[in-house]
Amino acid sequence: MALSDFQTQKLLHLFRTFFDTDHNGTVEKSDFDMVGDKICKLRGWPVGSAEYVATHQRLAAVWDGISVHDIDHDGHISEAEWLKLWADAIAKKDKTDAWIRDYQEFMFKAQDISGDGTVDEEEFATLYACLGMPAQQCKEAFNKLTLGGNGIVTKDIFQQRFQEFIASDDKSAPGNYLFGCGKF
Ligand SMILES: [Ca+2]
Ligand SMILES: [Ca+2]
Repeated sequence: MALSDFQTQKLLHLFRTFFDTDHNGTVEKSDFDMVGDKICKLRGWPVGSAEYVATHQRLAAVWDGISVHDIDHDGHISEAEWLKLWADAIAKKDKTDAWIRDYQEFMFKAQDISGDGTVDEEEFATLYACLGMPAQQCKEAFNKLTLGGNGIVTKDIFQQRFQEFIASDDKSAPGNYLFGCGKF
């Protein structure tokens, strides 16, 4: 199944903003190590602590899942390889790759700093600012994501918004803002 232009723009935003951490144009294992380090620093988890190890292990598992789609085996996921893997994943519908579920789970837990099973605006903004998103953009994205802000995101809502982000062609779908306000 071919991705629409809108899906392509959203997925490239996700690639460039959240996956290609060092902004070298491709995604590789070191991008995940870097994200893991940033999150552990934010949470105050020292190198070698149980949380540090678990965070890096979970990210390494996501990378292992993604790296299967490194078609030319150069150790990097290019934008073309990234778009192809999503087109394939979306076409499979309910048989979504395990790494996509692992990534959703990871991101939700990373956002839910207090660990109460919901994400509020402050938590959302705290994590995304740590990952490099400007504060104003975090606020705007949360507002759109929760249909007017003042709300919270549960894991069910997060998963629903994630599906909208990757698959919806509806420009007004709140899930388009799950990873901030891209240029789409
Ligand atoms: Ca990179
Ligand atoms: Ca490659």
